[in-house]
Amino acid sequence: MMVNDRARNLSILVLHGPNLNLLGLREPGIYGASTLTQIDAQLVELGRSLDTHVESSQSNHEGSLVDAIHTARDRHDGIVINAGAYTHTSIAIRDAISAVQLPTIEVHLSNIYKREEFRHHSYLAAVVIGQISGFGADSYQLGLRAIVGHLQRLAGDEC
Ligand code: CA2
Repeated sequence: MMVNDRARNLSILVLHGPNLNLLGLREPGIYGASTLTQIDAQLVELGRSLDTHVESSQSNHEGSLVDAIHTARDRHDGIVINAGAYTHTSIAIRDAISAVQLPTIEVHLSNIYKREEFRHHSYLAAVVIGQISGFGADSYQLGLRAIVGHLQRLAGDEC
């Protein structure tokens, strides 16, 4: 029997890296006034309107982020990640994204290309579908829309 899986709801993991737990509590001039809890709640709500389950997780530890990416392989259809400063340093996170082969969108609150030069290079950029940078908390919403659109197009192409 052919199983038509097209109607199955998507599931997306949103991963936040180091220091993003401080959002809204410090440096609102750079990173905005929204807290991580508010951003995550807005993503769940947007997910509902897109028939998509959204789960979020934050860690200040590189290895925990790698573990979360590995675990996502069997649980989610795609990843939206703001790896924070690890964006610019972590070959381990890049390798994890590349290894699990889950479509991934990289997001940043700030426009990393308008900031210090050390933020201009992303180790993740070459292994993600695309990057959204500079729209504050909206970067996450744009990232969620982008990954859902990408996965829906993939599912459409498969039939
Ligand atoms: O713009 C972004 O989203 C970043 O990923 C944020 C990282 C930074 O290292 C990247 O270059 C760009 C830093 C996150 C720090 O978050 C804070 C939040 C509130 C107060 C202090 C830090």
